[in-house]
Amino acid sequence: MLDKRSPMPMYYQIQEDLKQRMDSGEFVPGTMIPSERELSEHYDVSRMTVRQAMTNMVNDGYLYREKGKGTFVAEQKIEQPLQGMTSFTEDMKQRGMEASSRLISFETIPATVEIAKKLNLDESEDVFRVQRIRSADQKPMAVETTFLPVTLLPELTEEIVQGSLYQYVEDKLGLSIEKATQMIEATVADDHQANLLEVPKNSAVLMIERNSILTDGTPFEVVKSAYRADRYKFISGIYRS
Ligand code: 16G
Repeated sequence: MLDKRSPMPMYYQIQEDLKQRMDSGEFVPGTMIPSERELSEHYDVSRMTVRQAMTNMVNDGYLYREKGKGTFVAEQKIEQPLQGMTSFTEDMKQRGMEASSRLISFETIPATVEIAKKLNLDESEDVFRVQRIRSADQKPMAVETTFLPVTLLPELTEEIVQGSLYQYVEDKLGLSIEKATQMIEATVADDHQANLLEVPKNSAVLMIERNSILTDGTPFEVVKSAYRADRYKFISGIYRS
């Protein structure tokens, strides 16, 4: 079944085969996959090779281990299109999942040089700094740190940011959100993020920064988010013009 003469390493071929078995529906999320011994017999390779494939797949979020039980097929990652400028609440609703926020901190601070520049404020003007854990069906997906100009949203409260920020900005304040620039960077979770995201320290996370602008050109938010890389993948369509 594996091609021993291929330049592709054996562990890689095993990974590809297991992924295909997941795609075909043979291994649905929650299924316990065969033991290392069974897989090494099945593929006719050493247990070390199987272990390497398993470890890679656990690190990439396809499988998860439960101590004393075995290795299981993980949930499919959430596929997040990069085109539309949606809110977390809208994204989850579209998927039939329930969005929730746990507020970690809500404070007013003087803008740093970086945030002032991005929000088009004078240095040291007040900004809200809001940190929230965003969850889908009660499972933590991302830690978001949002900076908002106090002058633009003077009546923002802890209660409001436990719901949808975009809904508040658009429906309550009547402001019109136009666009954003977004940057994505690969990194690993530090202690604090790992703790909030309920993943081991140094797990892969996708850092996304979104700088959003209203239709009149006013920057209204700078958001720095750490998304669990085992739960998210970002997708964009591209044209060859
Ligand atoms: C998304 C946005 C974030 C925005 C939030 C509003 C990314 C990377 N981030 O999470 O910038 O503040 O939605 O969501 O997409 P809300 O309306 O549910 O509070």
